[in-house]
Amino acid sequence: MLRLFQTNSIRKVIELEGDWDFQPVGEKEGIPTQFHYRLPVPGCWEMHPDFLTYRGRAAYRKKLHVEKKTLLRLCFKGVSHTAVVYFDGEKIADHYNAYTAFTAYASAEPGEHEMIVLVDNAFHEDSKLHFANDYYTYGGMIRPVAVEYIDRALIERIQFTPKKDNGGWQADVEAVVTNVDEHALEIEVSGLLGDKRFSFGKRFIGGGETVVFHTTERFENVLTWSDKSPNLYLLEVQLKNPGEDRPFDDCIERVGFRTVTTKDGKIQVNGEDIVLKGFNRHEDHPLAGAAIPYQLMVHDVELITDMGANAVRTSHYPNDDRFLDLCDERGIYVWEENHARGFELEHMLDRKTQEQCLNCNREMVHNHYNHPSIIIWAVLNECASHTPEGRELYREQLEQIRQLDCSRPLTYATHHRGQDICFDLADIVSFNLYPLWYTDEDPGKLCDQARKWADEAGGLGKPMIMSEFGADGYYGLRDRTQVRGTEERQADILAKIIVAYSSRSYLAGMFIWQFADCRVVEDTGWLLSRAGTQNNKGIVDRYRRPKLAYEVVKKFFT
Ligand code: ADA
Repeated sequence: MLRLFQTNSIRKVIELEGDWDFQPVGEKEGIPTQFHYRLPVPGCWEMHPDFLTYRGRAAYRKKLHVEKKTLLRLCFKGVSHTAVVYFDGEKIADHYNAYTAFTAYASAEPGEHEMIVLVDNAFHEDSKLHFANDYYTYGGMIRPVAVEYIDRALIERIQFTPKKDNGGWQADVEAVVTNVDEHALEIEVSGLLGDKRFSFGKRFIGGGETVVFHTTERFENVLTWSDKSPNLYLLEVQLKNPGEDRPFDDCIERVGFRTVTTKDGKIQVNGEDIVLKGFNRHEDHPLAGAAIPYQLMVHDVELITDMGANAVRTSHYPNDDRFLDLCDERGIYVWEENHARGFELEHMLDRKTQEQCLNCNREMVHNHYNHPSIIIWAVLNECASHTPEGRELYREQLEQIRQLDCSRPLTYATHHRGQDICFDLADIVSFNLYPLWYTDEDPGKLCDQARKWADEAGGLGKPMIMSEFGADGYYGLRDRTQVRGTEERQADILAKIIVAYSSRSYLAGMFIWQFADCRVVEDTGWLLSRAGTQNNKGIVDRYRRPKLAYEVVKKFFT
């Protein structure tokens, strides 16, 4: 399943789900000719008994039968972490970063074709976003793959920006169209949302050229999207040649009418102040790795809402579209962030890091622009926002995202307390602080202090979120002494913090670290202090079994 709705009714799209041939590849080896394994896609190779901790390269192979000469567009929703794609032996794409989608084109004659994807999850010089970290970089084609059959030209993507206008709704709609033909084509673009048909006009597009069609439309009788009433609409855009009756390509998106603003130290959705009560969530499960199947996504969402939360932070990378689709449907607010956790200054200053971050930001915003549930974009969790050189990179990334999307507020989560010098660059100030766990501070006083740090360093008047707080709790470890690591201690710490934060009316939100325990990388320094090589601050364990803190969170969140 690619999405929770059908994305095309004209363009033929086939998901390449199921078993693919699989073979590990040594460091110096080329593409294998023999494949001894079959592994599921989407999936992580760590779920296979021979590859439980395998870090390195491997090849996936799929045969494809094509009926008539056609141009194929291969869509990869996420390959962890580097993919090189070959079609009939010819390299057609490479991509870095597990958590963003990419496409590749291949022209195919009738007959059988072979697609090979060389995947790498090793940590090395070329991998700046994936390295030994407090979560696990799995290996494999972790998100769905699809093949699309393209005719002449295609809609690459649609961008829908709703706006409130004199009490009614209007929207800016953009359609990015590429002519894949060698010759110029006259193309007419039309749209349909609810009962409203509209036109983007027609124009000539040169061979191989991409153009953006734009229109602003009023929509009567549409219902607003909110957490309480998450009304969604299908937006269907079609292409046709002016002389012809039938459209030859389409793209369907699902959108919601809502606005997000920040004013007077608060966040507003549709003009009304909201307070986010949510969880940080990693895409991780012991039976699926990062390739979480739909049923388990739904289970997570059920637990999150059962505890009374209204928000999720996609720590620390862009999430699977299907999870975001679910948030759209259930009215869960999303803070989505780029893939960047804990870069020291030197790491940030590396040109490759910057390039990989900018690519990730662009792909995140382009791919997820239309999700009404996403109300915040964020960058660079706990990086060098306390240094002048680091500040320039925060500025660059925040400006990049603002240019791609000016309809959502931006933030970043800092742990630099009073030393942070980037608050003025963001729309929302956000703190990761662990009172009663890493430090022995009073949570309420620390929160007040954080507000002062922000106010004194450029964050005055901006909404403030406590983006992380929590404590270890080993599932099943119960002891009346309440020593560190017991479920009792974790529950007690969370109760104290949530009570303190809830009484601070200036807070615009809080995100518990974290929803579920997650696997961490096993082989480096300080991470060895993570018992069981997992981050144990989940309110549920890796199998989603509730700890004592579950009922505590539920009591205070609902
Ligand atoms: C950090 C970080 C998280 C996690 C957490 C912890 O603030 O952002 O990824 O590592 O601390 O558990 O210590």
